Amino acid sequence: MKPDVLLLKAILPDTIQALEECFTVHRLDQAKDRNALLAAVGPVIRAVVVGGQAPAGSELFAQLPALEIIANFGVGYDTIDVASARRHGAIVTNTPDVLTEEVADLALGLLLAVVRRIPQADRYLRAEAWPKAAFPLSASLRERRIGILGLGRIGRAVARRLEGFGSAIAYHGRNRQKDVAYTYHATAIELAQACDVLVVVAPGGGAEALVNAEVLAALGPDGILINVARGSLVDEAALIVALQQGVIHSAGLDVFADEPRVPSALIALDNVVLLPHVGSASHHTRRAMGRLLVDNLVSWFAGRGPVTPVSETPWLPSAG
Ligand code: 8YV
Repeated sequence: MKPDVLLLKAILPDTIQALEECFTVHRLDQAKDRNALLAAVGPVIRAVVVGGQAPAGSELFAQLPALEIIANFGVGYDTIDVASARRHGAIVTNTPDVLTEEVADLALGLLLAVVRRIPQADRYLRAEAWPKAAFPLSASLRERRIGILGLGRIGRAVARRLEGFGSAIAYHGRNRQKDVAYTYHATAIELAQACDVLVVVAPGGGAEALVNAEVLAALGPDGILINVARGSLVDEAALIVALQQGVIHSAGLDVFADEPRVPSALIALDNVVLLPHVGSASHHTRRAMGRLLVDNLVSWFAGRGPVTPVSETPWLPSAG
């Protein structure tokens, strides 16, 4: 008997196929009547697959009495109510490491695109403006001090790349990290004051935006904000005002508060580069994420425990 798995939102077809080889997959994303599907299969569901940052919380878990494991397609699991999963006795897994370098690449691409105005220059050429006048000079990465907000796996990969660019690097996170030589700042405001670029790579899920109006003011008129983490980490309304009024220079955003909706006020601005949450979105990396997600479930149901449980739901083999 294959274990029953509930898929909340469509993910990569290859991954769905791999899931179907090992499990009986019930597609909530394709259900005409979600409540009817949950009522019919809820009691037998042993695993939930969370893709596309679908919300998963106590209301859902209450309908899944046999739930053992929740596998997230992504490293960030802020849409999963982990405390509630724990109370249900369910393990949560995510897909760390396999996407680190890809997201760091994208962060650097976005930073360079913002600083040198690469998308704007492309638009300029296509509009046939070049024969009339040279494209205006841009800002520069030279002599910029970079602040990394959240020096986790992705933050470190961003910092490693920036070392190659010769940039001075500082960071803020919950703790000072002993094994790095970068300058530590105790608060986000202090980091913003000390830097010209703020790269947001912290985990989402906090109650308040880390980057608020005060942090943006501290970043200053030459400051550049890059966010490849979560829209909720930045006060989007304050950011729009800061960009409109020259409180900061420019921004590069891969994530937004209410995806896939992007405020028209942001779209109207010329000093932002906007991407549709593509940090990990290459064939190579999405396949690797899919494999790790499936490996977690296969390993779990083979009794070997999850491969990459999140820290809040560690696997305790003796207890389970
Ligand atoms: C994905 C992400 O876009 O890993 C994450 O936390 O945000 C991205 O890699 C997302 O999880 C895919 O649904």
